[in-house]
Amino acid sequence: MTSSFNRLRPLVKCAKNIRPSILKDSSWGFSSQADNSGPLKSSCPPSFVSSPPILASSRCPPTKPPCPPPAPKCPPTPSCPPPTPPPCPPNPPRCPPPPACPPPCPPPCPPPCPPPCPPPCPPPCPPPKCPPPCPPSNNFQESPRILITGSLGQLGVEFARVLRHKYGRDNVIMSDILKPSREVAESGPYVFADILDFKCLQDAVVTNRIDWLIHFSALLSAIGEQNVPLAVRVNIEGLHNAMELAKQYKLRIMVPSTIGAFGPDSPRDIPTPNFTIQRPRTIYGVSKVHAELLGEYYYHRFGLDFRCVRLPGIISPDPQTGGGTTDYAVAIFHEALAKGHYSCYLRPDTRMPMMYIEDCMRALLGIMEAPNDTLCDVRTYNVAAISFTPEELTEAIKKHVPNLTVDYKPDSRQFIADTWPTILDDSLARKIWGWSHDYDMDKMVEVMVENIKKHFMDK
Ligand code: VAH
Repeated sequence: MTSSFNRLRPLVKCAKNIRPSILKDSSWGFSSQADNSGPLKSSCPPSFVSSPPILASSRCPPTKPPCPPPAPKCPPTPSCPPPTPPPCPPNPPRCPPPPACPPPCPPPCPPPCPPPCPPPCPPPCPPPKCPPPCPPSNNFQESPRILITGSLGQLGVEFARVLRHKYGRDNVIMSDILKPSREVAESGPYVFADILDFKCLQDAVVTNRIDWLIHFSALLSAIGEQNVPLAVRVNIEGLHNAMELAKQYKLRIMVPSTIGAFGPDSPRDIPTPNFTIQRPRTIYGVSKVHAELLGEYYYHRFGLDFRCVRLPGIISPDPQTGGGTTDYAVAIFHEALAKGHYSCYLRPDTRMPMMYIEDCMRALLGIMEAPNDTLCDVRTYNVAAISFTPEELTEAIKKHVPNLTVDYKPDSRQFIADTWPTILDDSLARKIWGWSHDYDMDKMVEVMVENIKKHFMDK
């Protein structure tokens, strides 16, 4: 490699600025030993020197005149001083110290403790014995909102069921001052309402947006005689509150009256007519005559939509009858079926007007729904169904309880019964608003025995 290089050396000397790498590249006939330190000196004529570098493949022309004397040696090209580095920036800002290493990551948190296991669920409650759902009323959107006072009595519980069936469960609000049974509480809306507290009753009327007021609160004949002051307050003062609210809020109000609104001076042994003398001898009877007269006054004076029916003794399977004189007609069924014996507090020949509960419900519904102008100026009506004596009732029950025995021990209630009608004339109710009864003596006795056996006797 060295000899080839020597051959080429003059050329090499002519070439200027040959990149050292070329010089190193043996393919060009250069070897690595090439002295490429410092500038190359040219030994060829200027034409070579100024021309582009000529490499190994070219030679000096053979027939050329002798080379002129060598040109004066060019002064060595001063080697360019190495570029002066730019002045260092004055006091270059110190690099900020590297950020301190973040603190070592805390160890991963332990997984959260699992929540404590919930206590074992109690066994599922037995499904509530819901009453069958009332079918929606066909005119539900126009159904009246109805409040029943004294609704836990013999008539109230049953009438609430009838009205809810017709007008919708939530449109009939039962009220009383007693705590309702679970069955009553689950049957529909129930509120506390003391009829002796005007504001309380007013709240019940306003809060529930009442349209119809059924005023059942009253002490009945026998119990009223045992506490006359209370009977005056409940049956008269309570009535005044109900009447005043009905007038103030333009309610339709129904207050039941009774055969007890007649007295010994009233015609007794002919059917007692709708309009006749009324001089009752019980505070119960006096308070009910007052209710009839006050209601008719408010109707004529203020246009109050007041309605009233005079009820006979009501017979229903429920033994809670409320302390009346006619209660024997219910108690005898329970005693006959339970013991086969009943001790009656009236004489066997004491005849009184009576009615089965379902006929009573029909009478109450009929007077409540009768168009106001149909009733005209007659606001109080007799309604009747059957009339019987304890002796006659005993004979009818014996058809179902053959060995029934009854003895008779008249008490203070006999004095009350003796002032009452034995039979009512209800022709006006039948004529004006279509009243009619459905249960005669035998049908009533049959359904009473069946219902008491089914619902009120230990199996
Ligand atoms: C009573 N059961 O005996 C009630 C009713 C007609 C009588 O008002 O007092």
